[in-house]
Amino acid sequence: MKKILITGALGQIGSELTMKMRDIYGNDNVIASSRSAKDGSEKVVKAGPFEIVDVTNPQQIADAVKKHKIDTVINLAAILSAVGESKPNLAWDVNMGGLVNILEVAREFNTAVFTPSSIAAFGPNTPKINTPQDTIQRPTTMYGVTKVSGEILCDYYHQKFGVDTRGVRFPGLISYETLPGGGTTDYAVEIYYKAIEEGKFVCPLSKDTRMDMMYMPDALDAIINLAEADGSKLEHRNAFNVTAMSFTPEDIFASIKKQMPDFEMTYDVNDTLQNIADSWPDALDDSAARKEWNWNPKYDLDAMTKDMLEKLKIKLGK
Ligand code: NAD
Ligand code: AKB
Repeated sequence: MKKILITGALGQIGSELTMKMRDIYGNDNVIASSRSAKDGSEKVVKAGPFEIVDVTNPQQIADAVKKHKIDTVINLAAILSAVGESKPNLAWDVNMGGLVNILEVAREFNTAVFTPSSIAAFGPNTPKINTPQDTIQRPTTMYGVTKVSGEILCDYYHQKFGVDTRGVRFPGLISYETLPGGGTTDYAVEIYYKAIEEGKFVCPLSKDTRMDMMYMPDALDAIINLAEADGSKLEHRNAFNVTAMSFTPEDIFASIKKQMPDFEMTYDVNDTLQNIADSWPDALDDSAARKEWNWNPKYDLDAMTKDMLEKLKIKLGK
């Protein structure tokens, strides 16, 4: 990777990935983009090259790729699960329409494409525990439909047109820099803010709802390490299961309570979120990623809690 375009760069992942990639590849070699400069992280817009790219507009993608002689597109523009259930047409247009546009530009200009998939690509009849790399995928959300379709479409562009497509199935990501964009796993970020700001949290999922999760530093490593991996060693190019931990609301509450003994949590279950969470796996088998490109996350739940609380206290001035 020498010249990188990041779409959806002002969101939860992009705001951190852009800064990390600029450190590694050079400030001018990582071009951040979004539909509007007001989509999120101001820091990213001010710190280096930025382009307006709406992924539903193929010309804007092609113009940015041509102008900056891009060799790799990291496609983070998306509508996440909870917002996608309230706006399914928008989720289809951005997640699938945007991806088709990016793949077509990649085919024309010979760029690599990295697009994250999600645990949402699985559904209620997928094995829940130790969810295999290759298994039943019948998601019941529009977000999940776009994610499984995107995995298959990226495989197709690789097989048919030789486009270097890659991706991982991320679990819920936890971070302190930029708030998540409207997903089902967002509670696992909000809980830390509320612990520090109010000492209590009302959880929208039931106490035994188990899902895979990951701390952002591991997620950034996953993207960079897979994008840099030797392509000839990859069998599952576009849909690697990756996970770092699997926990319930009770587990994350207990982890925070170890550091903040007065922290309290109650429940007010949101049925839409609960139905989505119940349709997703409990714990993925990520052995293919470990074998094919040495995936090896560093943070478990308690290590993440310690770091999140330290960093958020500084951010929130507490
Ligand atoms: P996010 O919602 O925080 O950021 C997405 C960004 O895309 C937003 O800034 C939004 O303004 C922008 N965007 C929306 N429509 C656009 C359009 N038409 N053109 C250009 N930009 C547009 O999402 P994220 O958490 O950073 O997720 C990035 C990718 O990772 C997505 O594909 C998502 O499905 C995947 N993923 C994220 C998680 C997670 O927990 N954050 C988990 C699994 C997979
Ligand atoms: C969401 O909850 O929608 C995302 C995801 C797991 O894809 N965080």
